[in-house]
Formats: sequence, C-alpha cells, structure tokens
Amino acid sequence: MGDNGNPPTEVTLVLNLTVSDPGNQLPPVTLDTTTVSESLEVGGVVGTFRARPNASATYSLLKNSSGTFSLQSSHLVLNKELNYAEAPSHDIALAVTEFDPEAPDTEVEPGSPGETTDQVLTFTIFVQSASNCSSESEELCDPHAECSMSDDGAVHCACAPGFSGDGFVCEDVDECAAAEGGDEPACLNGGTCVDGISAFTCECAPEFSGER
Ligand SMILES: [Ca+2]
Repeated sequence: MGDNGNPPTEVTLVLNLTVSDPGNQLPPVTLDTTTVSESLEVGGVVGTFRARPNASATYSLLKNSSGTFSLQSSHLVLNKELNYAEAPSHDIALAVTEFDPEAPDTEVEPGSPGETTDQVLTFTIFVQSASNCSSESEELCDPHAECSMSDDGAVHCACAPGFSGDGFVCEDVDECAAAEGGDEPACLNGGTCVDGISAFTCECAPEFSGER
C-alpha cells in the first residue's frame, strides 16, 4: 500500500548547531594552583602561570590585592604575609602577552610567522588557614581524632579521650579491662561490664541492683 499523502506526514527535525570562532578562543594560560597556605613565607612561590605549548608569554599584574603578590617571570610570588582571618581570598588580574611562533598570523601582518595575543585574565587565590585543618587533611586523621596543623603545614592528629593510638588510627580503650586490673573486678557480684567511651557501665545480675 502506498502513501497517498493524506493525512500529511509530519516531520520534525531537531538541529543542534554549535558555533565557534577559533579566533576568539582564549589561549589557555593557567595557574597551576589557586590555593596557598597562610604559613607560606614572603618570597615563596604561590604558583606558576603556564602558557600554551610552544608559546612564550610575558605577564604583568594589573590588579594585585594591595601588593600581596609579585611576579618573577612566570611565577606568582608572595610579597606580603597572608592572613586568613582578614582575607581568605585574593583576586588578581593578569595581563598576558603570548607569542605562538607556530600559529599562522591571520590578522595583523598576513604572511608573517607567529601570532601575538594580548589578554587580561583574572584569578582568585584562596588562602588556607594554617591553624585549621582542611577537609583533606582531616581525612588523614582517624574519625575519633582531632586534627591540627603546625606552622610548617604538617598535619597532627590526636586521639579523642577514651581512644588510644597515634591519631591516624585510634582504638576504643577497653575501660572494663583497665578496671579489671585492680584488686576487685570491674563489676561487683557477677555484674557484666559494658565498655563505653572513656567509661564503663555494669549490668547487674538479676538478683542485684545498683551501679556496679
Ligand atoms: Ca571504651
């Protein structure tokens, strides 16, 4: 049986078009890290800017959070002590002039080798508090441990009361066993000792009542 065209067949075409203009793509200048420890000393490297492969780039800071940073070639260097409580993050603006010797120049001087690109990029640098552990460093500690950090950024873990260990692995102290070490049993008159956190409790035998 053929299609006589009645009723008319409805056809829906969905077209997804992605329009891109390679001339407007930003060269991927990146900063290799955007977090810095509050304890980094002045003169220390916060991070390093990286241009496209094959491209050479020169950088200058346009916006610099009251002179917190300086540039040494492609390195972002700390210029002032950081204070997490006063400024947990810093916004900077970077002027980048990139020269890619392998890109065909299509605009300024057709025919000349290489392409120069000027752009302004913004970055936010996040300060990590030296005294508070980040969630990543917290994970190093046992769930029953407190995390702290020293000025050099080292993570310290200390077992909570009632637990023993090195802080990275903490085990519940058996208070019943500790109490058994004395002259009398932990629980009197045949009571059953139940270990708790930093304590033990006694379940009395049926014919007795009381704490122990
Ligand atoms: Ca215990």
